[in-house]
Amino acid sequence: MAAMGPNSAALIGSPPEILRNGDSSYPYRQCSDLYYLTGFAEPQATVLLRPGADEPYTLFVRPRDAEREIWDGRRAGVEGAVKNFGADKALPASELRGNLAKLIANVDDLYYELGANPAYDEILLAVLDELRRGERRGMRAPRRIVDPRFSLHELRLRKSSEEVEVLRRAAAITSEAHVESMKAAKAGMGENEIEALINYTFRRRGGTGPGYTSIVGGGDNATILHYIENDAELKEGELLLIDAGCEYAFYTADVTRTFPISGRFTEAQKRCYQIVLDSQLQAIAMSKPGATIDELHDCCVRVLTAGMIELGLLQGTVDECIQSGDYKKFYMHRTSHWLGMDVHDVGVYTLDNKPRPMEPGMIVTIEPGLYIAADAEGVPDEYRGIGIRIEDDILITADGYENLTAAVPKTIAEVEAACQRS
Ligand SMILES: [Mn+2]
Repeated sequence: MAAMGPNSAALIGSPPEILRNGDSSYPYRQCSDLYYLTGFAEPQATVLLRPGADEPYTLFVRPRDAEREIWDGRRAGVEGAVKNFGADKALPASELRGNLAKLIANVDDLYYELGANPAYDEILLAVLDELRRGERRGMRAPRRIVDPRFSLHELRLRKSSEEVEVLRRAAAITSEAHVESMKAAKAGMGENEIEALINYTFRRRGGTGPGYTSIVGGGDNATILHYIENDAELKEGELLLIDAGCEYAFYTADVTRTFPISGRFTEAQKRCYQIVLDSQLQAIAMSKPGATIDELHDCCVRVLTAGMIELGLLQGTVDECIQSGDYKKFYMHRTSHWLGMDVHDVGVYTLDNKPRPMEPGMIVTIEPGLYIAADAEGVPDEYRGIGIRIEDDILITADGYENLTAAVPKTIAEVEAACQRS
């Protein structure tokens, strides 16, 4: 509210519940912006902030309803919204349309994300019309509709110590799931069994579940970047790539490890793995306030490209292969993204058209990879079908960084040791 200015209002609503079929809904998750502001997880919620008003914080919520609660679960209701969520005032969700005009009349700036949710757009357009027609009675429509995302997402981008603590918990649960997977995986099992083990670990430790659809790809399935079928059989001598992160209390970790299903890397796998690991370690070492995500990416591209040449995947010098973009045949994605409530978290990546310097409290992933398709042309046979990615979650601190997911085995020796079922 301090960022908005006194004569303004912000309206942020929750996404609709989506039916899967009949009367069965997809699991509901509050939108991160609304949860960030309120801690309120129920559907059909709307937050209205009016910094200049006597009661600045209004929540519209589903009212208590004994009959509905038998079917759909407990509700905080308007009483709970005030008592447990700190709202100055709470009203039933059904009263939003009827009250909105007088609540936002005469503000200069209305913070509202147009186009994100058609049901709210419809209400707002009707209310704006009502206000314009009411001008002779002293009701004025907002002068400006302002996208709330920039100021709100700048807040979400810089994590408070409380948020970091929650993410630490998500990271710890995620680490345990990766270690359990290394221990359990063996030839003959299905990728689905490992996915089940990951989900079990997430839930058992109090996480909501995966913060994004887990990728569990054995062999050349690991060369498909967003492989989520997770139903093939694990085979002796192949690698297993797992990209899975636990969501805990609305914050998600995002971790990838790649390990040998048989417990030992082959020599060819070791060579590929070490290149990816070297690139990741160098980029992590560069993480500090002032560094940019582009610098981390360039660092990884350089190390990976040198490795590709060494392996005989590419011909030419490192500069030539970077210049031509040839390296993208085997490393086709970016190295980092913001991490927080959303796996690809909010926050702009550039300021004044330049890569933004990182600051303490920001969290980024660093996730270089090397993907050699089974049918790649002009590559030595021993590398075909190898897909490797290594990803950690890096908190930028005042004097550098902290790797929140350092507990997951990562060097060749550590990974091989973790794969042994003692
Ligand atoms: Mn990631």
